[in-house]
Amino acid sequence: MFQKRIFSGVQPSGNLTLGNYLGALRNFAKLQNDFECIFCMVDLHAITVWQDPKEMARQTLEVAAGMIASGIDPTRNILFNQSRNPDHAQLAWIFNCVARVGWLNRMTQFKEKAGKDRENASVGLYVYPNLMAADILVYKATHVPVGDDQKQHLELTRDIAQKFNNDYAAELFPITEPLIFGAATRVMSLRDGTKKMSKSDPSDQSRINMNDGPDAIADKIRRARTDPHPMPDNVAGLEDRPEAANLIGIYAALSDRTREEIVTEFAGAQFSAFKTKLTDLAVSVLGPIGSSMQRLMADPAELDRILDRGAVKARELSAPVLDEVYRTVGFLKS
Ligand code: AQP
Repeated sequence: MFQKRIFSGVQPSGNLTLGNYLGALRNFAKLQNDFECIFCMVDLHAITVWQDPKEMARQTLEVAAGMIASGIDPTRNILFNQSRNPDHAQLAWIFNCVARVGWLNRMTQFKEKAGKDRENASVGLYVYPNLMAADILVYKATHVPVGDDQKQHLELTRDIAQKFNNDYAAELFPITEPLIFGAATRVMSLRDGTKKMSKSDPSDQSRINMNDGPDAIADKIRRARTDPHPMPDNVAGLEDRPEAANLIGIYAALSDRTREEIVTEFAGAQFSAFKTKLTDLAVSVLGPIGSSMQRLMADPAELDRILDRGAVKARELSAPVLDEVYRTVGFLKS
């Protein structure tokens, strides 16, 4: 009854990382052949933590450039920045009134991001999952590609859809399904193998940016934390060696091979030799993407036009849904 449709968002909260590429963008590019796709730079989400206003526009365009450089075709898909379509925020308010405080209290990402200074976190960070539900449901998206970290938020989206449909006795929203890609790739920080590689990590050495040049990539991999042991000869030998496991995982993902194959190839090798090979591989994959991002970023006005056109198309889909929601809730509408 609902048309197959994908929504996915990326926060313009800093430099896109290798984690964003391997965990999200390269998979998004594969989806465009089978689904109607909506890709969004979720700037409303980004400001749930402080963002420098002078950087926001550039960061938003850079995420757009990263998506296009990763193979997402803006003429076949909808690509836009969230704040350009006010329907997201309007539906989010209604969802603030549908979701229960107890549901949000269980969200682990809020706890992680708010940390010990919970009282000082923005209210936006707390209700972030309601906005995410609105992003998805304002298009009646049936599928969302999710990494491990977003599974709980998608569950909440499903709960909100279900409760809305029940409360208003309407089959208005689909119960959105997660789309999981093969072996989940979770890229960890180069400085600490137990922490996710993140755009907002204060240390640039902790991540490989999608637009890092060969020298920066080589330098970061050379200085990536390791342990004193040589490479193991089987995957079980990676247990309790998070940094080694991370570098091998990155090598496997970049070369589209399994971790078992990589471990077998480098069994007994020193990290220095492995790191040289990893650098060559990372440069060969990211080099063309970085150059393409640079070319796209040289014409910000054109990128801005792409996002503007995307927002118009997005609103054509969301406006009738919001209208239906308003009528269902009983709001007077002209
Ligand atoms: N390290 C990672 N490994 C695998 N996938 C990752 N993603 C992010 N980091 C990794 C995936 O990228 C998509 C977009 O993420 P996002 O920008 O919306 O937010 P995020 O997950 O919070 O990413 P960051 O880089 O950590 O941003 P900040 O630092 O601003 O919080 C998602 O599909 C995510 O799973």
